[in-house]
Amino acid sequence: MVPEVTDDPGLGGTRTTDGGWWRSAAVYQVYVRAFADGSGDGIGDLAGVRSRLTYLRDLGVDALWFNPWYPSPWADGGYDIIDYRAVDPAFGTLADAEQLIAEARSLGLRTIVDVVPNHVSDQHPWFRAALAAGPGAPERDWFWFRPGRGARGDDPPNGWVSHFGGPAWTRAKNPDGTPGEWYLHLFAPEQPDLNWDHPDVRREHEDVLRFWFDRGVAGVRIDSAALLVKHPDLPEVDDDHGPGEHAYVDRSELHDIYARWRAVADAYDEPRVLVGEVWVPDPERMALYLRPHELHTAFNLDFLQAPWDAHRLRTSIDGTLAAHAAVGAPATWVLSNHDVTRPVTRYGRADTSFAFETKRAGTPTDLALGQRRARAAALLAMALPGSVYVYQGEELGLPEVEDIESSRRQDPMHHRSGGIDPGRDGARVPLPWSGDRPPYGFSPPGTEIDPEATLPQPDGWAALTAEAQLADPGSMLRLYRAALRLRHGEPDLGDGALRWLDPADAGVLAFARGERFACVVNLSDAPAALPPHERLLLTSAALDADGRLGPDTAAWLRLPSPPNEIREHEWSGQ
Ligand code: ISL
Repeated sequence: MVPEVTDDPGLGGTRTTDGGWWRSAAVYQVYVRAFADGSGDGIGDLAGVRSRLTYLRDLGVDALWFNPWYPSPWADGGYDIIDYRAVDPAFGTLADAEQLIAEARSLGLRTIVDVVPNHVSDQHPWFRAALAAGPGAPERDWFWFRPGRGARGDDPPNGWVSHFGGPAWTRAKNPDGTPGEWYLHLFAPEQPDLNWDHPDVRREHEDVLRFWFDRGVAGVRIDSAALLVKHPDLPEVDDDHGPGEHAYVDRSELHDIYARWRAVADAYDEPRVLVGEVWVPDPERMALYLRPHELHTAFNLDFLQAPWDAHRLRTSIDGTLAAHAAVGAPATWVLSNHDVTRPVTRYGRADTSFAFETKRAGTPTDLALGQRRARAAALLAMALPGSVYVYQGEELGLPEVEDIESSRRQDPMHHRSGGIDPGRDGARVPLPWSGDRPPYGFSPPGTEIDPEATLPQPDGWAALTAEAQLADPGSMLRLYRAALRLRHGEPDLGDGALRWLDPADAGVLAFARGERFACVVNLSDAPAALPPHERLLLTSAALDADGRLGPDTAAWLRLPSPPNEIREHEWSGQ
């Protein structure tokens, strides 16, 4: 492959990789509503992002992925879209988005936008037209309308369950107001599923891709990418199905759709990148999406859910690398996003894995322990082969905000569980930028906050603001900045191979990148010796008096030159 030079004005110099920029990139996820409020209405917006672009450049990331910024009634955090070619007025205008894309690029930051192909808002013109047209009309074929079961059609067409709880079907009214057909929604009722067997649906989305690619975005993140295609007969879910034959998850027909999207992306002089949100547990099925003619990368959701445990992490890393190697795709490493519990909180609990099903409020949490582990996890993720994602606030070590009153929560996951599931709002609270009380510089001074529209920031975040952390060499922000800078300057980090260095202690993960870089993570509860090294590059916490790596600590090392083979007699790991 021809080497490509990627621009990197923020960090000085250029970086050469064998493939595209995305194979090694550090991508920062921006949840616009909670990032920064430029207009002074208490809601984050594009002006706020533009005012903080230098913060992102200085953090050392290569690209920004924006959660949906389109017009939306906000029934599901913007994942219910009315118009895929516009910007929500609360966030700004299309011209603002174009300016943001260009400004970011001039600072060396590429832009990735979110596309949501599985469903639209129930306020989208297509769904309104389908409702207005009534049963049998061609507009209904864009969606999944079906008569109900039972004598009067009172029961949903099948037993599928929504991801947010309750039936995946809602009964629509006929144009004359009488009870009518039911429509499918794998998520909230305000998010009707599109029918991907319909050529209009396919054409429309390819056109939406071109719309954003033409405006200079470098790629798209594809929401719920494994759910688009449904079995045409809408059968009950049967766990005994063959590969690719589940009623609506990971169906084989999806691959035609993404091959077409790839052709759209590849038609640009600088080919655009497709990043899939593919929740498919089988690594081999997952790798099918990453074949050279389909998606470029996908989020590593296995790693995201893994507990803080050396064996489980190593298994996840090995499984990931083997599956990706088979199709020549780079892995990605993700510690958090807008859907999951903040790492500082998750790692401070007895159960450090993530699962939607087990989220409960009031779980005992040791935040100091969580913080220590989150720091080590960051160095692990950034040293692994491939690209890495950072969700806004992760670099500040924000904890999950757990004491938001139910009435102020916005997430349908919370409300549709009858309040049992805390939902995802605790990771979507406005960022603290400066000052010692809410809104911590999130909004301009004097802004009146509308409690209906904005999630509350906790008291006690003064030490977590970006301003405070920049001044504190021991802060999470300073660690992220140092690590991302080092990662940029290390030719062996990013895309490439990994070589495990095996310490005797099973609670230690240690691997080399290239000949002279090593990452060691101690997940045991005793201090661990470091392998022979020339220099310590970075640690997530200070070494002990004997130069050993404490529990829940990670180190980046420069290995000796000429490289020694590390043998067990030299390094016991203890
Ligand atoms: O809900 C799940 C499991 O019960 C997840 O697997 C779910 O499919 C996944 O979180 C999809 O998330 C994405 O699409 C959702 C949106 O609410 C999320 O914010 C988004 O990341 C619907 O658009």
